[in-house]
Amino acid sequence: MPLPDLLKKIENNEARMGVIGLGYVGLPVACLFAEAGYDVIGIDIRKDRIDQINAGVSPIKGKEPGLADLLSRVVDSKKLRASIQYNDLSDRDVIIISVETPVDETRTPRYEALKAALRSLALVMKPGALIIVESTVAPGSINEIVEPILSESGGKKVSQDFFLGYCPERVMPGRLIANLQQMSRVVGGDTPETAEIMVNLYRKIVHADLDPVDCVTAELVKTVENAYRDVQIAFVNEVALICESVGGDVWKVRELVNKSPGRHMLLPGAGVGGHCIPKDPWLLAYGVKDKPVPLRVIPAARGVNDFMPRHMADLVGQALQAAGKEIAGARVLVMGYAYLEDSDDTRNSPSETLAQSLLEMGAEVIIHDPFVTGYQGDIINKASGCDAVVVMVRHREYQQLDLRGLKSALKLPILVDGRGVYQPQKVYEAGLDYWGVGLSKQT
Ligand code: SAJ
Repeated sequence: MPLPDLLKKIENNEARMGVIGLGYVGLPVACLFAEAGYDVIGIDIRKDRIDQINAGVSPIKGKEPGLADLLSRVVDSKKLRASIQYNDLSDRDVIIISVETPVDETRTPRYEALKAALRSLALVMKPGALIIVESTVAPGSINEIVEPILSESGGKKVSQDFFLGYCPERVMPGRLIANLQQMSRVVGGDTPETAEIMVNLYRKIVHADLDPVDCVTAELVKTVENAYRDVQIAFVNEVALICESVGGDVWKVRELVNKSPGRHMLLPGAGVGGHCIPKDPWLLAYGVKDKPVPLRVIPAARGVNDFMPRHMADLVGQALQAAGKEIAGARVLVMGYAYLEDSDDTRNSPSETLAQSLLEMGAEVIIHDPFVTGYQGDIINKASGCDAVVVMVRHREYQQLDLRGLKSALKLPILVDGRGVYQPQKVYEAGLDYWGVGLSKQT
């Protein structure tokens, strides 16, 4: 179908849509386009997820305001239906792909899910279909991986027999619907005309800037924005390590540095977790793997942030040693296993690295997290008989913790603070010895 005809169908909400990958990105997108009036078919490989969705039940864990009601409404109105059959996409005018694109331990993107989806789609997609990738990919992937698979296995030519775009998402767990509606997006098209058509499409669900660009620019924006945050965090973590060794207080230093115009130091801490910040810098780096570009800052920042959970284990060791206790055989309570405060999401959690380090040092590790199944329970009970606690996440519950109660439960009164949750003075007043990231023991 020529682009002008597709534009008309989009404007009249008559374009038939498909979404491949009904996870925390694809499902909300499918629901929002269905709510906007489009007929949407969602494709997933997990039968249990398909059955849940067709029963109007959200398979997404955690609190996602608005998603469950929206899903049941659009399934009831038959605007959205889920299927396992790629053939159901054969009459679709627009197909969005939002499958996982993880990075493996060698920091190489794993595109298996994306390539499988593309190969299946290429065999069924109708002439003139608009294919939009939303998954985060390394710069160059749309042109070097996505387009060839759709062209070769489908015997079609891009910008002629089908149209191709890249529109990365800026969702966050806990705010999936809100972010999709309120966050601006770059909209990458294989041609400027395609990008404009995509802007008209996303305008139906996005009430923020939609910036039409080429696909490479869109790939760069997404990976750079997260690599940028990772470098910012690494910088303040390195300053924390400096403060610890020279008798400084990183929180005071940060507060005063940020008084200087144009300075915005982020928060030092026990490490960087989550589904995007630890991964996207490596996707950006992968985009230049065969190019003569000597990457120093981006890999180094990853190294600093990956070191922080191990540094927390060292701080625990130092604290125990100062109390005359070896870490081998010590019982340590890790407070917080999610990667982010007031979340149940444990993907790439720094606490996982910390627990591993403590075990390697011979400690016995107890874990508490009010949001993570299996680690919930009364924290004072969990602390009883422990030789130290280490705070890894700023959960609200921890900010209101009864420090005196904690002290009475512990065998040794040691608290190691990885997120600057507590005022050291308050901790001392409760009878606990305070150790904190970015604080020298002399302070
Ligand atoms: N962290 C720090 N210091 C900071 C900020 C974060 O150590 O100053 C740590 C957190 O504890 C966490 C990790 O980094 O372990 C990631 O935290 P995050 O606040 O970046 O939260 P994410 O991972 O959910 O990042 C998302 C990203 N959004 C998308 O990819 C759409 C990121 O681009 C946003 O900047 C971020 O949310 C945000 O601003 O909240």
